[in-house]
Amino acid sequence: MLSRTLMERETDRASAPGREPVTDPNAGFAGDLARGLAARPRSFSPKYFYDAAGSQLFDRICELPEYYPTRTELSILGTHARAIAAEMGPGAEIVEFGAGSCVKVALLLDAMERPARYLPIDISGEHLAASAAQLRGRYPSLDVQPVVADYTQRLLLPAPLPGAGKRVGFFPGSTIGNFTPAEALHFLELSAQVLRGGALLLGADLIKDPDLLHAAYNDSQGVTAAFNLNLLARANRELGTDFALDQFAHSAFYNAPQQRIEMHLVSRCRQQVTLAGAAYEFEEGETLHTENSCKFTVEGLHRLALEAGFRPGPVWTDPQRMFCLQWLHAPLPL
Ligand code: AVJ
Repeated sequence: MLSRTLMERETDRASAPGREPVTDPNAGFAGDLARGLAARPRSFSPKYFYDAAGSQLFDRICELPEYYPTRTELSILGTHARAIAAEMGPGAEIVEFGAGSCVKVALLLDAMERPARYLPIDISGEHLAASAAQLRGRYPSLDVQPVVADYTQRLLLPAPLPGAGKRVGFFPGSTIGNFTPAEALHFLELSAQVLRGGALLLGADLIKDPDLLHAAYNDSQGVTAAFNLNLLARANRELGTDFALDQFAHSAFYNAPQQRIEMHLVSRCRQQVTLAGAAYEFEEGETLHTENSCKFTVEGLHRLALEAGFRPGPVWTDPQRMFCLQWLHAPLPL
């Protein structure tokens, strides 16, 4: 596949000295964990949440009564699919950043006029293969071309199809909230380049009552806690660490000045963990910061998008303004 070859070349360049290799999703796990444990404050990337067990736990989170983002975004997509499809125009192709659940993109595809192609980008080939198969089954005439890549790095995508409509990026789920503001800007700048002449449909969680935010990350069934702790379980499984899972507590809270939910794992006692022959001491109460989930205002996102070269278009929200989908016009082709 030509596109795959181009991708790999670009990937090689991206993994030149000083960069993480982007081909093997596990390549950085041990190194990142070692660096994260050595750092103060200790922190670790949320991208490592999503092994098979973690992905299953995340699917359960999306169904929780307290976790409003998924169902709210789906309801916005359902209510406004025709208006969104009208922005896309006929013969458009969708570039999804992350192979999410096919449910969201299906709502778009069902409303679109002659969708031309679907290009899901994900670092996990397995995840991609599963969602591609599902979509091909449901849309036999749709051209589905999965792209194995890290979308936080510079990407090369297959050339537009002859006579194709717009290239529309789709980044749902408020995954943008996992980035720092600087990383979010960087992502938007990169996506503005690959989407030139098209647009980005961006889903983002909005700032709201801190009690509602708190509950969404402290569910009564403890699924979010299990999701957080799975990071340590995964390290034990894959890296041979000896984290005592019952000696770490899930902690999630809204940091209002930073406009983000923070998730941490708090050491319940003074203890020691070994990774690759090196010992790491935890004091009682010391934390490993595992995730930021930034919350946004429509205006704040518009500022960020403008800075990245997008021109803000329509915004769709739910009646309670819990979540938004924003249409961002990409810059014109070079
Ligand atoms: C997938 C990053 C959008 O931040 O709400 C859910 C991940 N973490 N519960 C979020 C998550 C804890 C989720 N994102």
